[in-house]
Amino acid sequence: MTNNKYVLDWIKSMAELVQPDGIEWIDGSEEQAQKLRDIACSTGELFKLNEKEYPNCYLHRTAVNDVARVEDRTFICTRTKEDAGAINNWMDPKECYAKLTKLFRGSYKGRTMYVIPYSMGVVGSEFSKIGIELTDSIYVVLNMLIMTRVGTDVLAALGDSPDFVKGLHSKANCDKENRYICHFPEDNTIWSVNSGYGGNVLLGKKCFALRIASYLGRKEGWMAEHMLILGLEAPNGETKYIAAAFPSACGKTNLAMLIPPEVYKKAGYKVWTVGDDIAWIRVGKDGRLYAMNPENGFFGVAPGTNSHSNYNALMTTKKNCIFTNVGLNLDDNTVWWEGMDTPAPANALNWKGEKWDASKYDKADKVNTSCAHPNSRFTAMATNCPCISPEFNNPKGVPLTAIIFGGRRAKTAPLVYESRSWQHGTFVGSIMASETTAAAAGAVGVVRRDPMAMRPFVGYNMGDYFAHWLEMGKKTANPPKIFHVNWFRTDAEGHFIWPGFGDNMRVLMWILARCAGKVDAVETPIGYVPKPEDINIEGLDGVTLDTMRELLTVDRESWLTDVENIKEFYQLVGDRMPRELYDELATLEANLKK
Ligand code: OXD
Ligand code: MN
Repeated sequence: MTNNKYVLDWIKSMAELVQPDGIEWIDGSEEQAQKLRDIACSTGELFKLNEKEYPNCYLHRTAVNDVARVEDRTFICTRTKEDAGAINNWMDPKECYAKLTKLFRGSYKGRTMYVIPYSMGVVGSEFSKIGIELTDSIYVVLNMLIMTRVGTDVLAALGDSPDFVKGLHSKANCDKENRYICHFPEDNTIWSVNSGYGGNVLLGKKCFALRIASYLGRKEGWMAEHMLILGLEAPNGETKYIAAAFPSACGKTNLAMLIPPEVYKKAGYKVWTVGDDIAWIRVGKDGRLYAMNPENGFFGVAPGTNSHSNYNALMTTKKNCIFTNVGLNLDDNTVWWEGMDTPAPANALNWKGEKWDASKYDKADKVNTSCAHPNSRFTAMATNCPCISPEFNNPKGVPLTAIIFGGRRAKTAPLVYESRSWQHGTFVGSIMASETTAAAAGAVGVVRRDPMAMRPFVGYNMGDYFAHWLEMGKKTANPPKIFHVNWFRTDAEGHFIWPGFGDNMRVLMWILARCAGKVDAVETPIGYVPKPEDINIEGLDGVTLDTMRELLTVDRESWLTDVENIKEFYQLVGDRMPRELYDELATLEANLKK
């Protein structure tokens, strides 16, 4: 398929290492994909679902010990430890190559090596980057065919260039003790072994489009961020674009595919999805930031997806979809997960493939008692999505009006606030955090700092990453405004105060009004907060002006506690923490003590 000598030499040396029975190049054709689906069905790697209800859809089950990303086994292997920084796990590249070489040696024996040439982003766009993944898993091939742009045109675009990310994957024996997800940013290389779970093995996604790309972005003057991109179209046809970063499990896919509440729908507003997970961002000639989604599909969390929480995502899963670790309704060969609109099936297999007993379901032990694994997934084509943006394939990306950071905070963060400048906005991103509810009864939320939702995904030193953010602001004449939102404030009884889901659009409307200079705000120690009456609550049951006041208060005591936690985190990041962000932290503390 190519004469590129860098590609051919690399594949030859990798094949000598892993020793496959044969090599098959993936050309992106439907015929080849169907042949692979048929093989996977014959070996039990895939199970074909009801063709009428779920045309061309399949179910896959991973090994029981292999159901999520493994942050403790994910390494950034730069030559010096400082370049990876204290937030990342680091291994010396020589040591890591040696260790993994032993694990890879002969690991493809009896298997085929699939060669997947793929593009992150529209083939040929100046935003886009090319990777080649070698894998021994048909499941990986079929997922990559959905999540990225694969095939011969990618190799044509690469030509004879050495500029591609070299990804080597083997599910090997799925041995948990020898599972490694290793990144060598200085070599444009990713090695992943002993896993078959998407986030660890679809190397275009977190490994390339975030970890390697963030490193390349710093070197080349652009950004790779863990952000959704959405377009909000006003009745006059004008669309404004927003990118938003949230830690995992904060409803990113739901926000990306939001359905406007009735008041806005009636008036003619629409929301378009450009991406639900990753944004590559560059400065345009007009001095604005442009964002592009490098992916071609969605790898979404299935449980909780229903017609209320995310109608568009649900529709996206109805054809040409691969489900991983969901439940199987044996009566009609359809899928089921907790939180679906339909009642629990009486005759079903759980995510492990065992007979499932709905009466044993225990919220405190979902992994062992639920039908679908809590992290079960759907892999679906972006073009299946009813609200996919007409700009999805625009090689130039879309201009950003606002950037939003978000977290899950019970008390500290108000529903929304606006930063005072790019530098302050970078600070706001750097102090992002989420509270996890500890499993033990009565335990309080544990704060995990997750700057820009990138804690597990920055491919270099976090201090340098913050400095790069500040640098990008200096290079951008007309930067987007930066906001922070929190959909998860709770009342004294622990109930969420804000309805969330589609109603989050009410907050987006305030954000866009601020960007257009059309609405005032109140200055507080943390930034600008809306006047309670400026968020439209028309048609919202049980939400009053008093509710809005409660959602928008800035509680100095909990912020001062947070400041101490931020100081600890900054110290952990270490020497490369930019002085400007320490200045912002000092300003915040002084404002709170005024
Ligand atoms: C994801 C994640 O799977 O952020 O997108 O964990
Ligand atoms: Mn993600």
